[in-house]
Amino acid sequence: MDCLKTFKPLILSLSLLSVSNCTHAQKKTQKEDDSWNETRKIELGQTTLSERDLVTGINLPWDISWGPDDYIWVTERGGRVLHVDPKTGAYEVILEHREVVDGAERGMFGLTHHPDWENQKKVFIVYTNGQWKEGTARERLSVFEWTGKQLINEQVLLEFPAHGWHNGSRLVISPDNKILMSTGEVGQGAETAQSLTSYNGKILRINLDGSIPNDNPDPNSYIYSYGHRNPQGLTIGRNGIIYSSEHGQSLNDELNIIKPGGNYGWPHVEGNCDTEAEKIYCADKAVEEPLIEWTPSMGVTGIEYYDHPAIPEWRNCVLAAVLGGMRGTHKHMAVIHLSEGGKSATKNDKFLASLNERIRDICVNPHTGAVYIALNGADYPGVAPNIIKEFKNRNYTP
Ligand SMILES: [Ca+2]
Ligand SMILES: [Ca+2]
Repeated sequence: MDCLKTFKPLILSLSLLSVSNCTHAQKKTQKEDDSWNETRKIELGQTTLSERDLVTGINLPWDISWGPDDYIWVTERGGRVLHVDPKTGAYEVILEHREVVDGAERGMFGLTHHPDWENQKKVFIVYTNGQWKEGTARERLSVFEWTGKQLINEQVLLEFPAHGWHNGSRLVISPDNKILMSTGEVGQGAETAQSLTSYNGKILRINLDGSIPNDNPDPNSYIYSYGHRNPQGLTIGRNGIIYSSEHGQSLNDELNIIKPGGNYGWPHVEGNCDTEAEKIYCADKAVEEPLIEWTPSMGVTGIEYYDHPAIPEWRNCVLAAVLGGMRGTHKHMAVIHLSEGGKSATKNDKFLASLNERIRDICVNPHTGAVYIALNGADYPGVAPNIIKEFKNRNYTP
C-alpha cells in the first residue's frame, strides 16, 4: 500500500522554505504589569486569574506549545511558525513554509520539540500539502533544525494521503520518547479509521528518527491505536497516561485514554457503546469507550494536562479548547477534573464562553502555571486576525 510506505528521509531544498527577517517581528514595549485586563478575570475558589492579550494580529494559530527554551512556539494554519517571548508577547517569524496548502481544514497543524533538546535542537511539525481535488493532497510529518533564529533543513519523516477535511493532527512526545501523532480519518466513508493499511484515523507512534518502533502493536506499522474520527488533541497526564480528544460527527465528541492496539470504534461506534448495534459491535471488537462524550458535538480540539500549584483548583485536570460545534454555540474552554488515578473524569467545568471565540489550543507555562489560549475568531473555519491570551494567578510566586 502506498500509504504505508515509509518515505526515505528527504532533505527539502532550501528554496522551498523561507524565513522572514525581522520585519515581521511584533514590537511590543508594554510592561507586563500594565497589560492586564482589570475588568475580566476568572474567579475560582481561592484563586483569581488575570487576563491579558499576549499576542494580537496573528493569523489562525493552530498549535501553541511551551518550548524547552521557555518561548511559546506557534504554528499558523497558513504555514508560519512564530517564536513568542512569553513576557512581552514580541515574536519572530521563524519559518514561512511555502509548501503548506491551507484551507478550511488543511494547513500547518501540530508542533513538538525533540526531548533531548540540549543536544538535539530539532522541531517536529505536521502539515498538509498538495491539492485534494486532484488527489495529490498529502499529510507530512517533518523534522526541522533550529538555529536559534530559524527552522531549516527540513527532513520529511512520514507522508500519507490527506484530504480537504479531517486531517487531525496533533503531536506530543510520549514518556518513552516516541512521537505520538493523531491523524484524521479524512472523511472518505470513514472506513479508513478501521483499516490497518491506512494511516488515517489513527494515533501513530514513531521513533524520533522517523522509523517504526519495534515495540509497536505491529512492529511493521506506525499504528498505535485506531478507529479514531478526527483526533486533534493529545496530552500526557499523571503516570504517563495518554489522553486524546476527537471530534464527533454531530454527536459524541470524545476524550479518550489511548492504549496500544486499542480500537476506538469509529465509524461503527460514536461515543459510548450504548445503541443496540453498538453494543453488539463493541462486544465483538473490544472497543475502547471514552472517558467523556459531549453531545451534541462541540468541536473539542487542543487539550493540555494541568497539574501546577499556581491554580490549585485545576490540578489534575485536562484543559480542552472547544471550537463551538456546528452552529458555533458552544465555544469555551472545558476543565475536566480527573480521578486520582486519571482513569475517569469526575467533573467538567466550562469557562470563557463569553469570549464568543473558537478556542483552538492551550499551553501552560511550567514556571508560573499561567495558561495560554489561542483564538481563531467567531466563525467556522476561523477568521483572522487572532489573539493569544494569557490567564495567570498573579498572587502565585514560583
Ligand atoms: Ca470512539
Ligand atoms: Ca454511542
